[in-house]
Amino acid sequence: MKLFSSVHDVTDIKALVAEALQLKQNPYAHQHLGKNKTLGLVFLNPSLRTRMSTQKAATNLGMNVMVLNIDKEGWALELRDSVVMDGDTVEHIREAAAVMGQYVDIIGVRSFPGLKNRDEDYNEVIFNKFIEYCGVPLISLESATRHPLQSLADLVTIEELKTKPRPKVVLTWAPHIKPLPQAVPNSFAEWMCRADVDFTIAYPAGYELFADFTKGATITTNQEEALADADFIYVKNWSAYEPYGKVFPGNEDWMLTNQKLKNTNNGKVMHCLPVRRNLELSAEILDGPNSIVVHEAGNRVWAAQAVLKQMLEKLQ
Ligand code: AN0
Ligand code: CP
Repeated sequence: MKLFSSVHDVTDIKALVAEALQLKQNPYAHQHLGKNKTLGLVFLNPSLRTRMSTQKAATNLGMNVMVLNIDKEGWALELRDSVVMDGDTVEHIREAAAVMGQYVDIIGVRSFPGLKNRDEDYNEVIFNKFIEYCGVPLISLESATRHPLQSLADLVTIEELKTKPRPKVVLTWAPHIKPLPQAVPNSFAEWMCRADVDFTIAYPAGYELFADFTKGATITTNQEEALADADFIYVKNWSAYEPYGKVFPGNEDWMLTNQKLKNTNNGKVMHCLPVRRNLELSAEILDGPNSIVVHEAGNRVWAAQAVLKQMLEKLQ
């Protein structure tokens, strides 16, 4: 694997999930693979889990890791082509990405969407420039439209904890006070539509996701109906795809509570985190027996390690 930007870069999803679960059993078995290899993690946006889990995964494989919070510590980056750089930007992404590629063997990049220009975000303009100019294998640490390391960890978690061959998985929209990207739900949907699960997406009218990501899912605006007999409930807020990046007033009653869990199959509750308590997800759920959010975050290590291992095998 030379690029991990979406589920489409994975040739065998089942094998990748199995690899992650094997690595969880035996984290240090492949330290030779990463010897004298360096991973660069470049953040244009904040992160806790992606930063720490990917760094841990790389060190488990014997790699060295360099982290650059380029939004805070780097030179102000110019992303547009054919401009006279007489404003605030100091360095062009063409040089910056190419130079990073001189120092590292694999690079990870986080670049959130601006949520202003849908074409720019959905064409992955920033992320694609890193692919174009860095010259080394690249991993998405969440781009404008997808978060594949999260989705892989989510699928690993479902595979690990399911109690029937084909569980019912429900992605349910949750309230928030800010417009958030569609990357996590897009990506989760895209992976679930290819997994052995019965997959439903529920959201209030207006929050339709781009159909390319949701083909094969059952889609409803009735949360109660969606939750019936659910084995896994994936909670996430996202802003509208159309009109792009907008948030509609109301819908506070979409927050998941213990009362809503009663109709599920003792559903396990997932969230990628960070989560706003009692706004997106009730504290009673987060502190109760049905929440698996911390376990899910723990699995980010094995997802990242499975991807890094496949990349390192190609570099040998
Ligand atoms: C981001 C998002 O929703 O895409 C990152 C989630 C991993 N969340 C926030 O900005 C709160
Ligand atoms: N879930 C996730 O990617 O968390 P961070 O934004 O903290 O990395």
